[in-house]
Order: sequence, then C-alpha cells, then structure tokens
Amino acid sequence: MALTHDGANRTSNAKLLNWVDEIAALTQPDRIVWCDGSEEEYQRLCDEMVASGTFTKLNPEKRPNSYLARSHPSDVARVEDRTFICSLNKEDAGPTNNWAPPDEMRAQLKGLMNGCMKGRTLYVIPFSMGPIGSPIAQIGIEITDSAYVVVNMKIMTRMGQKVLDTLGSDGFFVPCVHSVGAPLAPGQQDVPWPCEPDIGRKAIVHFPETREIWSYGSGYGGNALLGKKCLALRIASSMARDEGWLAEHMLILGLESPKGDKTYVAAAFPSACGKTNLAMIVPPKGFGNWKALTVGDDIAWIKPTADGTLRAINPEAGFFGVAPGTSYDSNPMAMESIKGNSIFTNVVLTDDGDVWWEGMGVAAPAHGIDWQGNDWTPDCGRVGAHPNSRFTAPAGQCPTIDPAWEDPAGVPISAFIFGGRLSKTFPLVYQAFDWNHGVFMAATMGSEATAAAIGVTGIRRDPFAMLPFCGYNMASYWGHWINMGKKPGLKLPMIFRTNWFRKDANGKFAWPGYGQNMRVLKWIVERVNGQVGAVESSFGLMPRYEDLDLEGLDFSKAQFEMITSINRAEALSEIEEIKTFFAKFGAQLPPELESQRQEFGKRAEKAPEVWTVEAA
Ligand code: O2Y
Ligand code: MN
Repeated sequence: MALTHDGANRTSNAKLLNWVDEIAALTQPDRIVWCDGSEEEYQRLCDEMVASGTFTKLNPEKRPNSYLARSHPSDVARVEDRTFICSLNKEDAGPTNNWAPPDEMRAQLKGLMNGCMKGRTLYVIPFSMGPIGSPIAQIGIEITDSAYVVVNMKIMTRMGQKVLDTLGSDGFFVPCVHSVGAPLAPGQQDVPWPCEPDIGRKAIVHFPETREIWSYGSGYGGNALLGKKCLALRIASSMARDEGWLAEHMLILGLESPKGDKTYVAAAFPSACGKTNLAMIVPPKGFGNWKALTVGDDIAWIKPTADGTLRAINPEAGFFGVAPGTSYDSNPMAMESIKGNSIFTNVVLTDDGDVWWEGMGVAAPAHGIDWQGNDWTPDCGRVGAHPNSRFTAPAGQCPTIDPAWEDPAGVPISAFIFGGRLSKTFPLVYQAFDWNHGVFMAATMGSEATAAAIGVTGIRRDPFAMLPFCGYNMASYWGHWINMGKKPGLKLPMIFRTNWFRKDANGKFAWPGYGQNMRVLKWIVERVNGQVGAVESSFGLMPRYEDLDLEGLDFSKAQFEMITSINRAEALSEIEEIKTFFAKFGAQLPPELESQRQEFGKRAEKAPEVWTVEAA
C-alpha cells in the first residue's frame, strides 16, 4: 500500500509528486517527510541525530549550535572509481570518465535501490543551486534516507518550501535519488553512520541526457550532497554545453582597489593548491588598502548576458572545506566562518567539547577522541583528524563575503585564473596571448605527480580542474570553451595561469604564497584594466620585477628571477608531454589546441637556454 504524505499540500507539480511516489515504491521507506527548510526542522533533525549517536553536540560556549559527526571508516571521500557518466554513447562520456550502458546501469540501480530505505525515513529536499529565482539558478530535488544529508543541504543550498513555490506546477527540476544503502530489518538497531561498506556496491551515477542523478551506498560529501559535484558540475556542465554557458569548478573573488573599483575573477585549481585559501585571501598588512571579497569558494556558473558580459553566480550557499591545514595563518576568514552554526565531520573531539585538527595552528589537546571514535593523544602515532575531514558552514558567516554574493544577476567576470602545483618549469604568473591560448593553458594544467600517484611521472593533468567533474567528453568540453571565444559580441575575460609552488635550489618554496598572492592578483587586475606592462615569454605575457607590487616584502630581483626564469629544455619536454596527453582524446581534440601546442613549441625553440624577464 502506498505511503501517505503531505506532498500534495506542498506542491502542485504532478511530475514531482509522481516521481516521489515512484521512488518510494522502489525504496520502500517507513515514512516520507517533505523538508520545509525551516530552522525548526534543522534543529529537530540535529536533536534526533544527537539522540541516535550520529551527532555529538559541541560545547555551545566554544562552538555554538555546532555538531560533530564521525563517518564509517570506509566512507571518507568521493569515490571516483565508482562515479559514472552514463551517456547514451560511450564516446560522449570520453576517455576520462567511467561509463556504463544506461540501460544496464538503470537495471543495476533498480536492484540496489529495491527496498533500500526499509526501516528509514525518505526525506524530500527541494533545493535551489543559486539564489532562488535567479535566471542562472537551477532547481534540484534530492530524495535521501539520510538526516545528515538534509542538514548539510540546508547549509550548502537554498532549501525548502520557497523552492517548491518557485518551481510551480510545471517547472523543471533535476531529480536526485540518494540512499546510504543500509536498510533496517524490523527491530534492528541503527548505527551512527549507516552506509554500504563494500566499495564495489557504491555507485554515483549521472544520466546526462535525462539530467538525472542516482547515488547509492555512501553518506559522505560529494557522493551524497548531490547539489554540489553531481548537479552543479557534472549535470550542469552538460546543460551549459547545450545552452551556451559555463559550469566551472572555480572560486569567485571580488578585488577592490583603494579607489573603490571592483574587478571580479574566477579561478580553478587542482586539489592541494590552496583554492579555499585564495577564495578567502586576506591582503598582506599595509598593502595599499586593497580588499578581497569572497563570492564563492568552489563552483561558478557563468552566463553571457545581452551586453556580452559574462556574469557568474556561486550556486552554493555554504562552504564544505577541508579541515586539516585550516588555521588563522593559512585562512583566517575560514576560521571566522566556522565559529558557530557549523557541522564538522571526522575531526578530533577535544575533552572540552570543541574540535581540533592537524594544522589548526593551536596546540594539540593532551587528549581527545579521534575521527574513528578512539582515545587519541598527540604522541599516539596516528593522526587525530582524517586528512579529508570537513567543515560545513554557511557562506554568509564569512566576514569578507562580497555584498553581491547573492545577487541573482551574478557578478561580471573580467579574468579567469588557472593554477597548478609545480616545483619547476612553470613561472609564478603568465597571461595568455589570446582566448585560444588561454584555453590551451587551462586544458594542460595540472600538478606534479605525488607519491599518491604511483607510476605516473611528470605532471598529473587536471584540465580546468574538471577531471573528476566534467559530465561529458573532456575534449568536447575544450571545444565548448573554444566556441565561447567565437561568439560575436562576447566580452571575453583575460586568461592567466599561476604557480605558487616553484622551489629554489634548496628545495624550499621560492614564493611566500598565502596572503602575498594578493600581489599577483593586483597585477592581474591591472592587466585587465590596462594599467601595467608585461613582457613576452614562450609561456605567455609576464610581469617585470617592477610591474609586481612587492612593497613591504623582502623579495630581491634574484628571488624574482628564481620564480620567473624559463628553462628551454624543460619547456620543450613539457610540450612533448602534452603531445602524449592530447593523443588520449583522438579525433575529438579541437584542432585549435594542437595548433597552440605547436606554436608554443616554436616559441620555446627560439628562446635562449635560460630565459629571464630581465634579459627580455
Ligand atoms: O570528499 C568529498 O566528498 C568532498 S570533495 C570537495 C568538497 C568541497 C570542495 N571541493 C571538493 C573537491 O573534491 O573538489
Ligand atoms: Mn572542489
């Protein structure tokens, strides 16, 4: 017998009501709850999770209205090997995505989901990615059997009844089905973090043509909060290609000069490059009253407007940041953002009811409970917080949030910045000669292979930082970017690449990074506004020593040369490596990118053995 619920009082959208009934019939929950997005609902669910052992309430004097969750040890990160793009044709997923035939995958999912919510509550979460009603926003509906997901979605998205009201009776929504994959038999005691522990049975599946998301077996982060990576990147990138806009894995930053002029930039970085730190950068003391204001820390949706400007929104409403390494030194604005009203997952619980993690910049507690729930002391030989432990915090709590961060029209983007983590070869900053050169710079970006990437030599490419997030063929995605550059009347942003991580002869970072990166951002803003010079190198246009504002920083010309000189042999070897990388994409590779590679080769051949800005 069909379960009763009050959906018909919440929405007149027949497609939505039918879909909820269909998923309920498949998953067989004990009850159905439509989430209204209210504070009362949030509080009730948090209280229930404290009672059931999923949440620990933190000391309200230290961390008001905040909670700690510990996940199952098998469920601590996104599962890329079990993430699928099930396009009708395999070629449309491309060589960088897992693919399975959609019919086979649907049959598998139906098997996995059959009865998977027995003994549990099915929550219906209406959410908007982007300010509700913005012409750039999209509506999704997530069905989940996890209260942890509901409360995280409340922070990360605009969620609840207002979304249903905006959806109306025939509005479009992206259907997202999520189950932790742990049905309860009658009388069976639940566990604090239910999930499917067998990685081979987890599946995060996208059907790009029908714009559907199905996620089974994990309750963690990007696997379960389906608005984020699944909708806002994988499905949205596919929508953006079809509709002529951009869905990008980019932070958005507003940079205000002492005169009050505002320039917005969007920037993409592979993991472990300090993206969240840059999104909340604090300019160094005495740096001429420049201000940096955050619009978003992870994702940007960017649409051309009638006057040719590209305007961007942050589709999210919160931060889901990595805790370890976040400190008042590395990211003071993140630390301020998580002072309260936050959820922490897999960090250390201190004896006074607060949280701690490695790299927090405060002394480790003499004793605590680690991310696996065990007693922990600093000398026990284990980390206390999982390396991928997280905080979930409302973006509005960031003291330097941009006043326009919720503007439904978005903010105008003047520059794209692409970064990587590279100890040699790549200069601190360079500007593309033109749009196609910029697309080439972004398509070939990446970070040096680390011990984690065993067997890989050289650079681990992460084009546009979209490798795990592009919802279709990566080469077609590059083609989409090339085509954007051909649109008549579009005011194309300038494109830059940065590398904060070059090392000196002693293996030490040659650039101080963090807040000092503001000096590079200032050069970028001044390039956009035609206020500062540059010299031509084989990589692109670069600042001279005097073009970079280094006032107040003890940084000599010799140090500047260390981070900007270009070794011809290294450049030529990079160009050869790109040839191998491009070969993976076969005939789908846009010819413009191979032309760019060859032009780069010609410039590098002509360059001196060691090129320096000073001698240029
Ligand atoms: O491990 C997860 O599920 C989180 S992944 C994530 C979270 C916030 C921002 N970016 C990412 C990412 O992997 O790029
Ligand atoms: Mn990300």
